[in-house]
Amino acid sequence: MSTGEFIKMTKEAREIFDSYDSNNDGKIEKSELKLILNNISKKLGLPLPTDNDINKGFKQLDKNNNNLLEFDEFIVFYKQVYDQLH
Ligand SMILES: [Ca+2]
Repeated sequence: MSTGEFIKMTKEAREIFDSYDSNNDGKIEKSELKLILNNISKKLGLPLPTDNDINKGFKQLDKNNNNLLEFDEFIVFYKQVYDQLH
């Protein structure tokens, strides 16, 4: 990924993160990740993730195990889907 792309990806990730972080505490809950994943799956024409998929994905991304996704955890995920979305 080029620097320009990286900046664009980071900006998009930030916009999505902020729009789903409903109480603006800088953290995303599992229920909010579910909404994001549903939205991305629809965009990609994929079947919606099951609760099991979401639980597994969330656990993998939540590196500090606080049951919340901080932006630095979320961007790891977004980087993986960014190429598929463009
Ligand atoms: Ca976390």
